[in-house]
Amino acid sequence: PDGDTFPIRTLDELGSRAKDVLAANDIGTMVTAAPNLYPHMWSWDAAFVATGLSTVSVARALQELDYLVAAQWKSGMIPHIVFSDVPGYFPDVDRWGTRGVSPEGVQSSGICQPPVHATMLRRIVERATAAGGEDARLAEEFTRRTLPQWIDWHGWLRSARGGDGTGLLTIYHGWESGMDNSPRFDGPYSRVQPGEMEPFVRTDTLKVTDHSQRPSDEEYSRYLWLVQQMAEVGFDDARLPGVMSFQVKDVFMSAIFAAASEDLAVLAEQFGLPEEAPQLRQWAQEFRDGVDATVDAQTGLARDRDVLTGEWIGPPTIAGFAPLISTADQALLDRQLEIFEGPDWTGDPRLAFPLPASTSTTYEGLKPRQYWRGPVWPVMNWYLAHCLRRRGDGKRYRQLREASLAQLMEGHFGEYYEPFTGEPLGSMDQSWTAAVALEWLA
Ligand code: 2M8
Repeated sequence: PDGDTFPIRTLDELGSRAKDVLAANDIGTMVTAAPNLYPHMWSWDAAFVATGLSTVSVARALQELDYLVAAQWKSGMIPHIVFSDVPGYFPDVDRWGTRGVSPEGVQSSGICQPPVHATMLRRIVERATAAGGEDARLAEEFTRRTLPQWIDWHGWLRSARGGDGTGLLTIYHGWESGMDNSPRFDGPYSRVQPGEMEPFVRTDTLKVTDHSQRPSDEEYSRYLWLVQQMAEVGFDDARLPGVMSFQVKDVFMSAIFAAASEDLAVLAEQFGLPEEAPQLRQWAQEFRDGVDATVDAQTGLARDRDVLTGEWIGPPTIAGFAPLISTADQALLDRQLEIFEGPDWTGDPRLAFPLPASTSTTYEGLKPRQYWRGPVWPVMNWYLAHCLRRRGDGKRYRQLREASLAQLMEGHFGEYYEPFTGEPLGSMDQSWTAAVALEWLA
């Protein structure tokens, strides 16, 4: 906004500017993911936004999760986008072709995103419980009321996407991973051959005018082709394995599912559904094991797998650190932390701040300005730090906090940052970036 000064001078000012960003992106029904580029609610953004908002207002935070969970499909899936009425984003609900498939009155996409919700809800509940009074009452009421829905969500993920005994969830679109154009997906996407399609006009490149910061047109045509493949079978879970030309076992999403299933078990025990906890813990165990089993003995990183070819996926991306989220194996954890702090990751002396980039900074395919191919994502920094803190690693949490706050002081709340220069890229005033700033300051 006009009148703001850059860089920001004090942490207090950072906090008040972060609150301003969330307030400005709040259109009443939802906090949009970003003011211009993303004028709707995204599933995993909403969970991070809610935890950030809970530092300001528990009531407003819960409203966000309420709006998201109200869009849940009958199957149990929580859609990756809940559309507002603000125009200008492509693909919109019409292009998705979900009308009549999604619940009545809900305008949504037809795919999912990583299930960080139960983990963020647990965080909000802990914060509200510590505050006591009205906050505690609201959090308890909300959790008791919505627990069955979050459990259905996990049940859907386990059955529709992870019921094959691998302890890994399948995604049918790179968008489901949340890391759209990560080199993780280059192999699988290279085998997606778009057929006859309605023409389309991208809107993202009208907003991020430096196109080198966004996916290419070729990538977008594959993204849209996959949407069409799903729409042609009416987004029927049972038919997707037979028709989709992109099917990947997503190790990062699987680790998130393991951790969140554990968190959901804790909430179920605390808020009236203790009989659900053993099942949730069993899923946590199954997926924790599934993630551990993907680790490449050579590199020490976890790997995705292309379901259609059976191939492991090689590029060194931040998803390789999935075990930091979920593992119970101390030797694996130690090895991962050594790599995380080594010269290919946060120990690269060329970095502006010692934070994990979306791909290794020594990877030959690194694109330091392009989206999920190299930039540092503030939301990932906080999420991984939160997972480490949950393990009792306060020291590493504080180190990542210091580096992240230093990064954010430039003041634009960028969607992502150039790793070596610290330049903010993509959308400015991105909601989840502001939300994690508030978490770091809480
Ligand atoms: C990005 O993805 C959307 C598609 O879902 C897009 O580029 O249009 C990703 O960074 C994703 O992880 C994120 O949830 C979304 C909104 O911030 O933007």
